[in-house]
Amino acid sequence: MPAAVLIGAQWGDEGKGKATDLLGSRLDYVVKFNGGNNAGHTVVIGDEKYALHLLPSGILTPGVTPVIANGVVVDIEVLFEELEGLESRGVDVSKLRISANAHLITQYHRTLDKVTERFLGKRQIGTTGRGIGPAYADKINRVGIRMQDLFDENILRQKVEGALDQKNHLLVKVYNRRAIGVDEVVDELLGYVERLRPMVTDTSLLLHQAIERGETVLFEGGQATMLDVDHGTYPFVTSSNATSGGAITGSGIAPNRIDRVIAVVKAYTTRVGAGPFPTELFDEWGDFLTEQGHEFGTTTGRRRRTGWYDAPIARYSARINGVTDFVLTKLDVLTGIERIPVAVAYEVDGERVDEIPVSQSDFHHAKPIYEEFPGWTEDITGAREFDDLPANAKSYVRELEAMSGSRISAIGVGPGREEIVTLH
Ligand code: 2SA
Ligand code: GDP
Ligand code: MG
Repeated sequence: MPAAVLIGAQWGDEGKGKATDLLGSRLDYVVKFNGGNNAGHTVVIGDEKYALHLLPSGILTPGVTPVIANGVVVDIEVLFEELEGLESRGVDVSKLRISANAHLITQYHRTLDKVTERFLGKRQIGTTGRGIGPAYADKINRVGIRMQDLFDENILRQKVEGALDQKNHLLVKVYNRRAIGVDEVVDELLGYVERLRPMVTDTSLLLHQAIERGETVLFEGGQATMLDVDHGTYPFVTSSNATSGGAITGSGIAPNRIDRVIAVVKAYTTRVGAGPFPTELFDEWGDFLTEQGHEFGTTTGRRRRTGWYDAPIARYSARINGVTDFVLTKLDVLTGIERIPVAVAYEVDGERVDEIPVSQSDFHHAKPIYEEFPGWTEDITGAREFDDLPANAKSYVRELEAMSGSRISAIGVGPGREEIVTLH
């Protein structure tokens, strides 16, 4: 497996951190290619629990070189907080490499994210408030600050001036906030330069050379397919490409170098923030899934919305991402449910629809058509082989596999690193 992409198939929090980490012992590089510190990966190793936001989860595996590639937006303050937190727990972070082309999140992006959301009122996206959208907007508007700009003070100052011109107008005139000074931003950024210097490099070249040498590289997606800015439930999405295509543009590695696309999919569905969610539950089963699955945001602590498994979403993900393998997580959370509903299609304006409707308004009022599968009551957290699972759990997995468009190669049966069933 020289190069693989790992992405989320639903609305995030499928357990990508754990799946990445599982592949970790066979990996040389783990690359984050999109998003920033809006991500939240929880990795449990023995009694230790790590919550990662900006850093790729491969940082926890000794021997792996973690890479923050060009498609990521980096809040440097958060970067050093996270690095110091890991170092104080004995994790070696010295191998981290960051793309010279990655864009920065600065204080004005964080401020704009929060005031824009407040301004939107009922039309809020429910962002994480980390400045992600405004930083990507600057990138596309060509007024972003890149890692490489930090190493030339004159250029940095010019760019910050250019960016603040527009922002201060908006902040003062529209949002009634104070103007942000060029010096305060530049001085803060310059304070990090010497520590960053050894980390910042041409990561596209670094990864290309690694692949040429036959080393293994895993591209780890933040957020997920349905939050992708092009293919997700726009405008209720994040501002980057969280699908497998994002791994290409977000790292500078060509598509024909990728051998596998692994999608992590939960045995039910969750979503944080606003936007359509056809299988969402508002009854005691919704509470059951939230509580059994500990469905609270890793970054913001927000309660996640919960619902049943949605097969059209899995099929859509298989298609958009070119999924070769699914990792089905959190099967253990369904233990104890007598009959488990799964959405197999939708009803839109009285018609049966098997695919995700291209019209956002149709998707907003799509009603799931459910099929029910018999559940199990046995504790499955100790299962390590497929045959260790109760017959009904096995058939639930096989049914999902048949309707989801690709094979299921592993099944999560608990939060721990080792709580996984690998299918051969
Ligand atoms: P943003 O901040 O601009 O990226 O928000 C836009 C939408 O994207 C959603 N989003 C997420 N959804 C699930 N998990 C995410 N990461 C954290 C986690 C979230 C947390 O792992 O739990 O802790 O709240 C994540 N990041 C962004 C977001 O909810 C908006 O709907
Ligand atoms: P990510 O954003 O996809 O990396 O996922 P998060 O870390 O935000 O959320 C997934 C949560 O589920 C984490 O708390 C994991 O420890 C936990 N988890 C992962 N796999 C399993 C599993 O198979 N069973 C259970 N019960 N929990 C899991
Ligand atoms: Mg998460």
